[in-house]
Amino acid sequence: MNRCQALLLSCLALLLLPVSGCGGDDGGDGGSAETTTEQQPAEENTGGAEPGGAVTVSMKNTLFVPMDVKVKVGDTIEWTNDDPFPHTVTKSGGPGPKFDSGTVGGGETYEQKFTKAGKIDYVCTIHPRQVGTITVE
Ligand SMILES: [Cu+2]
Repeated sequence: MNRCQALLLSCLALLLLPVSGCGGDDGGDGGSAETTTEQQPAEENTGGAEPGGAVTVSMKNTLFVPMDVKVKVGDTIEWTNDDPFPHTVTKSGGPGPKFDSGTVGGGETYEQKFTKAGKIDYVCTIHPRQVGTITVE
């Protein structure tokens, strides 16, 4: 009796195994698309030298803003006095011709073209601590 039952069970097992094996494996890796989110780096506006030579410097709170600017030979810088009191844009050192805006009142502007490469220091003669540099390249 026991032997017969065991035989029957193994027979059933043999019959059932392929069936269950067939139904179980369904191959579950369909369409695992990778989602890559690429971020394009935003173009940085470094300010300073733009093609066309329109560089502006503000005179604000008794400072030149930005304090240090880079331009190309032939570029023009325009200073705007954003303070309600006068300033000057006066060269204090460096290559090229001297320049001096004279008194630039509140809201007024002064332009200067740069034709020689090098580093120029300038100052406001009214406020000796109001200084800036221009790198011409
Ligand atoms: Cu000043």
